[in-house]
Amino acid sequence: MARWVEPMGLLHGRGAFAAVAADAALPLNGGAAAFSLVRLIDDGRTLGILPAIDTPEDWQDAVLALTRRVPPFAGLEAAGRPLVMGILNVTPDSFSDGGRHLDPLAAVAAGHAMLEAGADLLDIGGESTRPGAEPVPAEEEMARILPVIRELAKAAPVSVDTRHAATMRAALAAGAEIVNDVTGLRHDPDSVAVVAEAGCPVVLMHMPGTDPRRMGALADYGDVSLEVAAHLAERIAVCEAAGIPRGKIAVDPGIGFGKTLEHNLDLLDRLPLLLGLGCPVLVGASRKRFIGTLSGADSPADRMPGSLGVAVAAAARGAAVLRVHDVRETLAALRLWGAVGGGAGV
Ligand code: HH2
Repeated sequence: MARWVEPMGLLHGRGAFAAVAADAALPLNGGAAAFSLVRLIDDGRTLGILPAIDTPEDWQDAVLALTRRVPPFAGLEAAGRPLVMGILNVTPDSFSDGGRHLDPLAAVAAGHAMLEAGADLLDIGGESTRPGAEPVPAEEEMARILPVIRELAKAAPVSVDTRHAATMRAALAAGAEIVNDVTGLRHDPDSVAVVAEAGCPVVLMHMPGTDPRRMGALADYGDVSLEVAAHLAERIAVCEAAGIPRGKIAVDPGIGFGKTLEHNLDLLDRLPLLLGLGCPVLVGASRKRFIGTLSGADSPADRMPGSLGVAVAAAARGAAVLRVHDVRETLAALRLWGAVGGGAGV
């Protein structure tokens, strides 16, 4: 996809409503917000930044695509706010909750606590993908997560966070409903077929390469947001060709995966670019290192306030799902954001 339309000049609440009514802006994503400007991009070059309502004829299809409502992810909806996905890592070494949920009983209790706090779904993983993490064989990964999935899938929609096709298959059989693969189904050659056969929703995330040990060295982009968008468009095309419908796919820019601080900020600020793909956008920024850097919080446990700032910023830019450690606090932040006009229908 060489041509892109990037929505800019986002408006929320009463301002959005007034601007659309005055023909000064168009509704974004079915009216969750409005956009007053568009950046027209061809082959990586900006042709111009124009009022959204004055887009040239041959770009209007792409602009109209941005106005349409993105389908709900996995059939789940939360009125006026993104879905909140609680993170549960059954690992000894995850960067934030590593070692806390290795015991299945502790993991199940932590999952229930997140559901009581209001999580809409849970993301359960058995292999850390933090920068430099050692890979975990699929057998070990399954032994960690399957008992936990079996239990928690009785209480809520569960996604399995894995790069391994065997683990995807076993987790789906154990009750998981969604596959979340940080490599966008590229690490394991069987993974696209597993998801296509299961007919389940899938999260396609961007990372450079497929090995968390090496991704840092690959943080080299021209226009990071454009390159990530093009990569995700390509992965959607591969999935569609294999029989996974676009309506089952969510996309994720992969915050912190082979990205510098500047890359992360660019991706978050220009998140609306991804809405043109017609898929829900998932953002996983919770407690990540760039938040520590900018908020002066060395320990991941101290990065909750900064994470809330990013969660609200992502919601305002059209994120449909937020993958977070701090469920209760994120929901409170979103509630307040909604109350002052964020997420209100246009
Ligand atoms: N981030 C992590 C893991 N899985 N999945 C998606 N879709 N998006 C993300 O941003 C994402 C993800 C890394 O964070 P975490 O699970 O908290 O830590 P670790 O990889 O160390 O287990």
